[in-house]
Amino acid sequence: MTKFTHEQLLKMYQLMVTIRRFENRLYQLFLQGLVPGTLHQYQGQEAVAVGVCTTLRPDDIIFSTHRPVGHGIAKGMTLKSIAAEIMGKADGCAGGKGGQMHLTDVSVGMMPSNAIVGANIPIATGAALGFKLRGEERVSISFFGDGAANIGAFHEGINLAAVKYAPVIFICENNQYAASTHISLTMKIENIADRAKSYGIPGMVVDGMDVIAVREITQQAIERARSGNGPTLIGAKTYRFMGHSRGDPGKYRGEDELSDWQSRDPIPMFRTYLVDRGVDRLTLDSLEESVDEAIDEAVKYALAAPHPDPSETYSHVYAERRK
Ligand SMILES: Cc1ncc(C[n+]2csc(CCOP(=O)(O)OP(=O)(O)O)c2C)c(N)n1
Ligand SMILES: [Mg+2]
Repeated sequence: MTKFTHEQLLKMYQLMVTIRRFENRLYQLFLQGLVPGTLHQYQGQEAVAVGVCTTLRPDDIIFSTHRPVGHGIAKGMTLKSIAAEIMGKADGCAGGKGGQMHLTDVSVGMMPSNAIVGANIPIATGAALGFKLRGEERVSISFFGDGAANIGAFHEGINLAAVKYAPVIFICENNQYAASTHISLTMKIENIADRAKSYGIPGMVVDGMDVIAVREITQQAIERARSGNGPTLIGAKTYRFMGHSRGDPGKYRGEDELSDWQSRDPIPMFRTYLVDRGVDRLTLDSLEESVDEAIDEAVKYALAAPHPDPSETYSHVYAERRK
């Protein structure tokens, strides 16, 4: 076995399967007209969210993007609060008023997701600086895409974090595309992590389809951050199996491209890894069944939940005046 316990490995598998199957169910619900707005889905990238978040402590915090379902599940949000939010129901994590791109549950360290590309990079840095100033050994994670690495906030946030030794880890999920634009059209470098050199911090490249590799590299970055040595930029190479958002059939990708990446699907790869190391197939099968049951229950709950009351329209728009 590896240095991870049986329980830790099963937990990682359970989270990855939950993300995949929950996203697949959301897709069906969308097609049934039950999801207002759109969906930005995470299928294919599960090893990144799970590898990173299972390395964190409960009081560490993460900042996500327009594609937050995987991050929220991996950090411990309930499926009920996510499903209800995405269906615009009052029982959702943001009262049904945020929708798919604004998942949040501060009680588990899932800070409000930010759909403005790159915007969470300086925010996660600020939160990390707060930890440092208060003498807390907590870390902050910024998840963002390859497209975000070309936004000004990337430079500003990482540079500030570097000079202040902020305990933040920048996880760039390089899924090769920013909407329909391939990374080769927007970057002249092979590895986004190479940019770390210009900020004087470590940059590490990892196979984002390999959950164990992601977890091991995150562990190194966390140790560095917690011991006061500052940030790390991790570039995880991965792929999204679905279109950018629900209206996107993904026709801009080459014919074999999707199937090549699917042949390295992180979930079957991890299942094989576990079975090769002696985990019983029946254990994994029954774990998958319990995931399906949990998803059924969450969806049932969200479907039955009420819509927000119209009187709520203007609540939470402005901060309440302090008494
Ligand atoms: C500042 C800003 N510009 C443009 C958009 C529109 N937009 C939303 S997602 C996206 C692509 C982002 O690509 P990437 O950062 O690689 O993340 P991915 O969608 O691949 O997860 C764009 C251009 C936005 N939300 N914010
Ligand atoms: Mg991308």
